[in-house]
Amino acid sequence: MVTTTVPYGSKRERFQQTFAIVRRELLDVFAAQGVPDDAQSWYTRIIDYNVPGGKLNRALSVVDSVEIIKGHPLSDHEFLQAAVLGWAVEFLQAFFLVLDDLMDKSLTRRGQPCYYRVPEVGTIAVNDAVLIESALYTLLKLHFRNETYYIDLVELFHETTLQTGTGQLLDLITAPEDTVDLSKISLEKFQLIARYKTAYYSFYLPVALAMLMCEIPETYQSRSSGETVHAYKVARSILLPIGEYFQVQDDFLDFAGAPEQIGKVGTDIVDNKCSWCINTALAAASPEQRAVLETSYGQRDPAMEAKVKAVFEEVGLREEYRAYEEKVHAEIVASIESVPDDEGKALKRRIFTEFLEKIYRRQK
Ligand code: DMA
Ligand code: MG
Ligand code: MG
Ligand code: MG
Repeated sequence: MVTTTVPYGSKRERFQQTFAIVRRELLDVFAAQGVPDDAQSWYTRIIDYNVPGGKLNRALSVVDSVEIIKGHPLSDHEFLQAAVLGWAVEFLQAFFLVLDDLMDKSLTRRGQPCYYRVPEVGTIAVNDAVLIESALYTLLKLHFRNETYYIDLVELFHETTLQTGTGQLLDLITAPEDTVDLSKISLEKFQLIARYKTAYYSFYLPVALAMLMCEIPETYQSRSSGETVHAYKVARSILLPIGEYFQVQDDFLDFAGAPEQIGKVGTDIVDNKCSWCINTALAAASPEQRAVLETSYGQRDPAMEAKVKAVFEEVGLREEYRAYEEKVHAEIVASIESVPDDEGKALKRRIFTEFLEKIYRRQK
């Protein structure tokens, strides 16, 4: 059992300070296997390069959700438990991102070269990703082994890994390198990919972890509405659409975001991805514009990429995006109003509004 006390400060700072705790634990477990210094240094770099540098929205949503459900400021022990679950989500994310960047042939991530592009790393990144994934289960064991819901946490991470891996599979086989066929992509396909590759791990997972930690049961009777609430199903029904909206933002920023702002160089056009942008542009394109997209999309050539971007501008993609964002935000806000809001170990609407507001109109 961990007895280290959690430092004070703003919630984000307080959360970030817990990184030193989980990092120390993982390095100790790794070293205890009896491996030499060079392997220990390599392992340290895997973690430091890939885990702490993100926006931390997912992790902070675990902490925020636990606090909202409990309805009081967290004790040091509660805060650390919630923070460990937050870091576990960040480790899962780092595991997927290391592999995603290799497969997407990306250049930068979080304002630094993608991990596989660090000279000594290369394809060793694949095994390093395995180590990042295993670390999250070490953390769960160290902090939750004695909790009744321990196995539920473990199973939730396993299920989420299956869903995310499935999403990555769909994303990759819908974007073959050598055959560009724009008739094969659709917004339905985009939605399927987005929910699996992004929404489950980025939105459902953080909230469901908080719900498990707060021991919200699978079903309960709502005091406010009288109905039987299938809590995790209700949470999914709100969070998967938020995740889809988040992936639309990710796709739009891949096209329109400045690399200095988003920390990465967009690759969706040259990667032939079934993105929100290409689907929306095709729906608005004239036959001439469509012909340009047919010949120039999915080509590893900056001139072709520029032609695609020009068509995106001509069809008014920026305006379409602005309209989409307002419409979907209003729809999600309305759907949150139908969530039964009860005292005690039950869902609260504020879990969802706080998460939504973290990403609404985001620029990075
Ligand atoms: C990312 O999709 C999905 C996972 C599971 C990492 P993406 O390739 O669009 O992400 P990014 O734009 O960050 O590379
Ligand atoms: Mg990618
Ligand atoms: Mg990808
Ligand atoms: Mg992307």
